[in-house]
Amino acid sequence: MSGKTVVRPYGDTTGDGMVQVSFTLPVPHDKRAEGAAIQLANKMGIDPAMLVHAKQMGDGFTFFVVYGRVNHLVDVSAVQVVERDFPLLSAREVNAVVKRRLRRKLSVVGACIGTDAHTVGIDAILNVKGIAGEKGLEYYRELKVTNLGAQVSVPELVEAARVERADAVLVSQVVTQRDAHLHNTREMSAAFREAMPAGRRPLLVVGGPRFDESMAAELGVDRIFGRGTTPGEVASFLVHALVTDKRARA
Ligand code: B12
Repeated sequence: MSGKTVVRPYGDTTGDGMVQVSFTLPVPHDKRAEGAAIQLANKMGIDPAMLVHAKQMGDGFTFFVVYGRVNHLVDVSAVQVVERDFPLLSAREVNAVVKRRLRRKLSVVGACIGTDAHTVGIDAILNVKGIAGEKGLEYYRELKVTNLGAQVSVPELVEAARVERADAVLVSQVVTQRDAHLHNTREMSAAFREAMPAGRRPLLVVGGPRFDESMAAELGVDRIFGRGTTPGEVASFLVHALVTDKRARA
């Protein structure tokens, strides 16, 4: 990053404040709908606002793309994010630490819970094929992975974790409609706390593209992983939290 910490969006020239937003309004596509889109953009602080795309999406809905200027500034130095606070290990290093320090395989149970059927994300983390050029956790010799798949209920998950003597439970939540991901995660963490005494509870990890990674404590889990997570990051965190630095647990 350059020395500047206070920045503006960039469209055509540096700092010109240009942004592009898209949204849908529950109105059929006509001139009035386009005016309504501009009005909304103005209320969002985009001024001037140019309509660059409008398309009717079925009966009574129109999708818009608006391009325009905002005057807001962003102070990058004031941004708070969850930074990686554990070392990134290779698969070989993860296997070596588990074998030497745990002296048994580390058991991982994963699932999509609730009605969520989006398994691509959890499969990317768990299945051998992995993602982004990295192999998934099944590839790690010292990890024992049980992938329960889609639409697993919380009681089923708790039971599977018990049967598999899970060291870690990995849950994926992709659908966020009506905050389903938050409700399901809270239900899951509460169920584990009720079913298992402190100290015997597995490490609870959730992931999905629309989680706020800073909400782990609020949701009762040990870690949240968001968009673009790779299996290596997850394996490194598991080793850190369960083997090399147990203080990482909530
Ligand atoms: C593929 C897909 C489907 C497939 C799913 C197939 C399958 N087996 O997974 C099908 C067609 C079944 C489907 C159905 C539906 N879908 Co869909 N789907 C998608 C789509 C196009 C891609 C999702 C995906 O695979 N991403 C790729 C993976 C690799 O990324 P990821 O999930 O983010 O995972 C990464 C990270 O988030 C993280 N991660 C994820 N989970 C976990 C877990 C752990 C433990 C960790 C550590 C990390 C981690 O690591 C992963 C790798 O980096 C998205 C739109 C989009 N472009 O994202 C919509 C989307 C998710 N679907 C959506 C919707 C609404 C639905 C339906 C409700 C549609 C309908 N009306 O029927 C149904 C719901 C079905 C159900 N019961 O869940 C919405 C959700 C909106 C919302 N706010 O919740 C989206 C965003 C589309 C949209 N823009 O509206 N869908």
